[in-house]
Amino acid sequence: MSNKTGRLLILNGPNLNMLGTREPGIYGATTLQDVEELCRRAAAEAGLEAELLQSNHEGVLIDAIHAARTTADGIVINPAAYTHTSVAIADALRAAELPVVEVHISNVHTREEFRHHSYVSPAAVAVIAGAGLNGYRYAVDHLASLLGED
Ligand code: DHK
Repeated sequence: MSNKTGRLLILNGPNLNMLGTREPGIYGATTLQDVEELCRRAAAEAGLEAELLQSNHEGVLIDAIHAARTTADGIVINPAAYTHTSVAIADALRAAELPVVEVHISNVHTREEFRHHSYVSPAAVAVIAGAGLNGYRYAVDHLASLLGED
């Protein structure tokens, strides 16, 4: 039996713990804590709970995605650099059989060529890039509407 309770797993990948100090011209001055507060608030406003995880390790992100299969109703993920390299994260997201929204703070399509390709996008129901931190809010709202919670 499922133990889902209207929960979103919100994942941030490598180097996003450095938000606020890392390349502020691209990623802004806000911190990961600001992102997490925004996500919690957006989820609460939509009647959902948010579980948040940032990791610099691919396997940790994959384990969390596997666990979400039975504990969450949707996933928001900023895979950061793993977007462009990780078949394993894309496979895990497919295996989770949950709606996934991929978020990028920056518009990856205006940046280096290697950032234009995402292994994750084919496993996502929606992709948001270039909206800054608001992208996380849009992702939560989109999952809430898919889940019929708003
Ligand atoms: C974050 C990163 O760390 C980069 O590796 C991606 C993404 C873009 C972002 O815009 O949030 O290429």
